[in-house]
Amino acid sequence: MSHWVLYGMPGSLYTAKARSYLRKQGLAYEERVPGDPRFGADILPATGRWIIPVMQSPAGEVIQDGADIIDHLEQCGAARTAYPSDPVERVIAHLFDLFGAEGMLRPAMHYRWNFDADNLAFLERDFVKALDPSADTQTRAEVFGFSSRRMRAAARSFGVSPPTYAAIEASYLDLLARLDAHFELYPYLLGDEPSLGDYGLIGPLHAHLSRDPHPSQLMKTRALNVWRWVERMTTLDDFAGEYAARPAPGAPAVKSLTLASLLAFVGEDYLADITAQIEYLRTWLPQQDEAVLSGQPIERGVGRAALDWRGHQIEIGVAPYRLWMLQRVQDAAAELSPQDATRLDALLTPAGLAPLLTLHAGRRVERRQNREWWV
Ligand SMILES: N[C@@H](CCC(=O)N[C@@H](CS)C(=O)NCC(=O)O)C(=O)O
Repeated sequence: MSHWVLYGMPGSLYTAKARSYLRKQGLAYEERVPGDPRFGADILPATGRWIIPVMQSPAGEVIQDGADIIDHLEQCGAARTAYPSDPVERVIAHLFDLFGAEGMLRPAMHYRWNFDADNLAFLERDFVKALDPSADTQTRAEVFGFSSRRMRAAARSFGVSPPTYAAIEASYLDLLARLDAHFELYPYLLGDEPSLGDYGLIGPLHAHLSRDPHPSQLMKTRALNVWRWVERMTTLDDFAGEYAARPAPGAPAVKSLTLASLLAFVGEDYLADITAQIEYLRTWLPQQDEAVLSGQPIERGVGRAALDWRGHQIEIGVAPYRLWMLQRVQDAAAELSPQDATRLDALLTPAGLAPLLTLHAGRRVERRQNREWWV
């Protein structure tokens, strides 16, 4: 094979992240759906489980996970690196990668699965075309029924339930307004280059919140700049003529008030969530059998943590993957010189996000063989 192959679905959050990065590199790649027989024949035996996205390299290597796909391509020599050269910006990029890919599941799932009148016919066709493109009418209903039941259950496990609907909507509209204000000034999160932060955010903001009919309408009517950023993030070129045609903003993106407002949003919306997960792990880990912990890959979910999210008592699934994503933020912060650490602190402290750097589960997670492992 002479080119890269991405296995994923048009409506999949983590595929959107990998696809956006691949497109920005201008790489020759082909996208295949999981309903393609080659997914079963070549990919499932290598990953050992049904999960997307998966990338196959021209040499035949199989790489699962949005973040690992990006890092693999970075190591091959990215045309356009996702890692900002400024070390403080690198930490901020990792932070928005964590928040985008793991912290926006509530609005993504709510706006997908709780607006059936607008969304369901679209979702059924979109899902079945990717999962089983040659399905007949009977099989279509079964395929979508199976998949949508799983996804609705997943939504509940992120804390999406009738009592939280209104708070999820209010918080998403707030985020949309803040993103809109930021992208009024800057084509990407950190200025002129797409970074890991943009790739984290594009997962939910493309796959669910810009594509599914109900939230698509919301985004287009309320946040044109966010919609334009989504368009930009899904093309090779910058598609950013409007920015070049007007005066440059006064501050670099990382120092802007609009980025400060986004960081403050992450503090309000996500700090309690990730803190509850890490605290759960810190209590849970010492209670486990060491042979089990160290002898096999980690399950995706290992329990449920309770927290107060915007005044609601919710329970959420605890995923060690999120600890791994958090470690990436913390590791990037640990590399900073004292002077850069002060610059980072000036960004995180006003947003209430400084505690993120000292959240530890007492044990680290590593990615090996396309899975998470305790080390
Ligand atoms: N951390 C993984 C998460 C991948 C993931 O959760 N993918 C979803 C689709 S967007 C999936 O395959 N879910 C399988 C299932 O729930 O059955 C990544 O970044 O690739």
